[in-house]
Amino acid sequence: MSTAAVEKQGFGATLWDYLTTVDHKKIGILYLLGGGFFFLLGGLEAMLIRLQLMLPDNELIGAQFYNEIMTMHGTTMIFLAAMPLIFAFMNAIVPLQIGARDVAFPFVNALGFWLFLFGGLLLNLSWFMGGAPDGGWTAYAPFSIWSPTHGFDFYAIGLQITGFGTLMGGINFIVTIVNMRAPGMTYMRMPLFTWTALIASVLILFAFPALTVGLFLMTFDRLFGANFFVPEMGGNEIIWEHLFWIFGHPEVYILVLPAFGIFSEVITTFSKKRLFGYSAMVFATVLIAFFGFMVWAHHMFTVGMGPIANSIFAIATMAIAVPTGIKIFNWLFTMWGGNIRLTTPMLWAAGFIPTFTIGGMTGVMVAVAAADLQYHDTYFVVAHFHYVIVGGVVFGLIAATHYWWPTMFGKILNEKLGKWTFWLFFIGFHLTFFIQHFLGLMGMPRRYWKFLPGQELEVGNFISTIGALLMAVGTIILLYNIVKTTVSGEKSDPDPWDGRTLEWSLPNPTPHYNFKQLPLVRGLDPLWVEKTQGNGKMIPAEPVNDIHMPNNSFLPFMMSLGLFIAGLGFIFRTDSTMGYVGIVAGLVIFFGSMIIRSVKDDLGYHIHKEDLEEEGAGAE
Ligand code: HEM
Ligand SMILES: [Cu+2]
Repeated sequence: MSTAAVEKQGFGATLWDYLTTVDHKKIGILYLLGGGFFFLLGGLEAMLIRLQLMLPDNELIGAQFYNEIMTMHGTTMIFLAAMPLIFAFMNAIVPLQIGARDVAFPFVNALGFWLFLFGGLLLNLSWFMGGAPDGGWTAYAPFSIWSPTHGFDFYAIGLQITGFGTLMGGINFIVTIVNMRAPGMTYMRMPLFTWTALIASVLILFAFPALTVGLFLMTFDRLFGANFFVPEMGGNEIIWEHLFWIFGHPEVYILVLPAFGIFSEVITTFSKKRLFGYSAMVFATVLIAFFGFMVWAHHMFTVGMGPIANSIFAIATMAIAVPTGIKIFNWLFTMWGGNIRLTTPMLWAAGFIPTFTIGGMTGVMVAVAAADLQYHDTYFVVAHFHYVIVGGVVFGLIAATHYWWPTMFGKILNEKLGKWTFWLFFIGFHLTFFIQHFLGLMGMPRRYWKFLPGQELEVGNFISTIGALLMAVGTIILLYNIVKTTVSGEKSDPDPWDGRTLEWSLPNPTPHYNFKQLPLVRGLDPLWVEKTQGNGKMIPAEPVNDIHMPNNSFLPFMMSLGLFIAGLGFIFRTDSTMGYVGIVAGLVIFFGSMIIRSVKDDLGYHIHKEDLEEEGAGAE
């Protein structure tokens, strides 16, 4: 199969190609579509929350529906939007940045995507099958165990399926980055995005098993009558909080470290300078990841752990501000004296720095254990974590969308529309969330359906909703930009930003084997090294030779579908015997596909040297 054959396909063939693909670039696009869809859904939910809280004593939506929307907004944004969108760029970019032809396990990579998608769909089916989870994205026991609808069954099983996918993806990236770097790409020459992808993957490896265990215990409590988290039966509901946050706190870094990586790439490219303090940046990343695991109980200052435990967790939390501060200064020093171009990605990077710094400072405030008794479960905390996850992660994702669009789709997003998106979203963001700090200090509790008139909360909430509407307009402009570019945009230069790293050395569109000849890496920012000290092109590290490629496969889709059906069966087992049919059918599909995968030889195929020589694209 040559690239030319892939391009001229009808709709059916393209669809089949994507359903069976094991190519990291296409899986990246699938993650972008899936994560993008859930981002819009989570955004819609956020708009409903804000519209309900626009006016005092509002009756726009009912209390139960509010609880479901609020829970699903958080759950969707974290697990089904931010995580997969990070994976979208890790998939699309990391193999290119390290000079590899794919990830280490392409089949597992596809499986990870379909598990995420089917888990997310399962979770959202709850809307149509008796009600979504309604106890907050943290699913605190015993409420989540007692909640009478099937909502938390969907939560436990949907997130379990999605989580399997994430864990597989993480392991895949660790192996890929450790094993598959091009000749000369030493660890200390890896681009920062690859570094942060590696560290985030290590965090996934250690954090997600805690979630897996927690969700299993919850599943047993809810579906099979166990009592792990039910105090009057001898269980302990605090154990859920520990398991959840041992996963949940590192999760923040799993999301934000790759965003830091994105900003490092964007800032170096558009300042035309190498990253200031590269090795300090790497070290700070590792340090943040390490501390990320030591601080989970700062979410639990008010549960009664006692002053000693509270103090230890408070101090460990504050320590994270040090490596984070190092990073902020290194970004500023990279820009200092640089030849700055204020493109759309660079605007997001510039906007990120003060925004994230505010989030970091309020983080130190809530880390003061005694003061947290005031902040806890108020809008101060809502403001704090949105400054971190929107100001860090979402800003990073939108920057990455504009920055890497040419690599992924061969076209460049419209800069004028990009700037409109930025200013509307940026101003809207600060209007929405800055004022929430003060609402929180004035006592407005988090997760409440209504506030009453006459408590001086009206103005703040009204402004906050206006800000959210501005963000929505910004997002719609981004969508319009994407559609417009896809329909009528012109093919872009393969290296439109004058890039420094390997992904910009590839032709447009990137051939499905990526590099005809693996490139020789001669320093940090390898393409820049060749631009300034060589002849502008990568030097090949090997002669043209046959390339071994994996075959497409429909089995990842089928395995995920099997788990999805079995999951539905487990949820409805107590209501109807159809549940048992679902369990059996789903498990047969799942294990049947696994058996096919195990017994059928799948040796892939070769692209022959002669064909490669004809095509002409390559690293020479
Ligand atoms: C960009 C527009 C967004 C708006 C207007 C928005 C608004 C809100 C609001 C009003 C709440 C409810 C607070 C409460 O009643 O306690 C909330 C909760 C939450 N949001 Fe957002 N949000 C946005 C984006 C995001 C993003 C991008 C993420 C994560 C990637 C996120 C994660 C969360 C989480 C985890 C919760 C907590 C839910 C819970 O308490 O169970 N939000 N958001
Ligand atoms: Cu935390």
